[in-house]
Amino acid sequence: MKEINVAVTGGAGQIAYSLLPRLISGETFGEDTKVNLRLIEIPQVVDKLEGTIMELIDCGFKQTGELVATSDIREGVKDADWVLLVGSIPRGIVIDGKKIEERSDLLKINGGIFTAQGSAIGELAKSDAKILVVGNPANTNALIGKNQANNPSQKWFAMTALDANRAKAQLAAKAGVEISSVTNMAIWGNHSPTMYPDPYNAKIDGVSAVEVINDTNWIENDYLPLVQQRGKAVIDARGASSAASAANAAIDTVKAVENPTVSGDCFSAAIASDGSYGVPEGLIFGYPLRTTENGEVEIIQGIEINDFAQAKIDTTTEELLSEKEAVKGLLG
Ligand code: NAX
Repeated sequence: MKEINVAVTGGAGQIAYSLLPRLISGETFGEDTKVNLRLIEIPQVVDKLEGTIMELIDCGFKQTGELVATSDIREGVKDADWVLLVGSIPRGIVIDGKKIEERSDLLKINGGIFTAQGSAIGELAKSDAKILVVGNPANTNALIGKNQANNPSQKWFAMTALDANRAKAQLAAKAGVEISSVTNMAIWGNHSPTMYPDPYNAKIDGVSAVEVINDTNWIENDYLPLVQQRGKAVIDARGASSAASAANAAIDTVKAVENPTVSGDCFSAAIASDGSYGVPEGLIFGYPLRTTENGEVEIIQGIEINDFAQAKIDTTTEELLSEKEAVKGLLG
């Protein structure tokens, strides 16, 4: 069997609880790959991971490799092929008597976590390691981590696949088709309510979703907020943020990066901009992506951007630039 080393931060959190079994079940990295898992948590929580490890053992997957719990990020990411940065500090937590509500405070606190994690990854993970940031604010955390890692052969992604899956589900429901009929879903920009889940270039059975649905008012005034606010709607209904669907999206992203993209389709994740579509270079920006037969991940070029789309892309770019400004002291 082949072997792969996968590190996951936030290992005792709710997303991880859905994510971890699927990483070692053969589903994500293949039936013939043994997965060594390093679960990373803050020192106050790390003991709980022993229980998680017992459960993972009790799943009995033949792809289960070595299972390690640690609060030492350097031990966790050493020789990692994949690092899933799920752990972060949620909004509303009280630190030093202050309730953290402002996005700018959240950016700085989580940014602080991602500086140490980024430099450990840059130094110790494999030179071709792939890193997926799930913990929010995901794009800017990835920006900080990538800068600190300063290791250009490693590939950093921030997760927008959950937004893509949500967008596909809404379009499919409106058009009365199976979700598998919806392809070419690009999430442009930030994983935040400013994201742009592109309905013009998304396809339903090969035809533009906007054309099939034929209801511009619904597309522009109902569909966009439905997707952009879906995370909040789940929190309101469940009393906790999306976990199973977030874990599923993380698995989808790993598989999309590891396997060639179906010809003509795309997958969604945020990566460092190379200036494509006028986005400032270096920003971690959601793009339509494709994995080639050689395993390279490319930004798909030549997608038509109409005035409506351009305005949305400008808004989400502005937000990412202001987040970058808020954490400029952490960019190394
Ligand atoms: P939980 O609060 O259940 O778990 C987070 C875990 O991270 C906790 O166990 C905590 O101890 C750990 N942690 C905190 N700092 C750490 C550090 N420095 N090193 C290692 N572990 C650390 O949150 P959960 O529901 O699992 O969500 C995790 C993150 O995903 C949150 O930031 C959340 O906002 C984000 N999400 C991102 C999504 C996306 O699409 N990109 C969607 C779902 C989710 O909202």
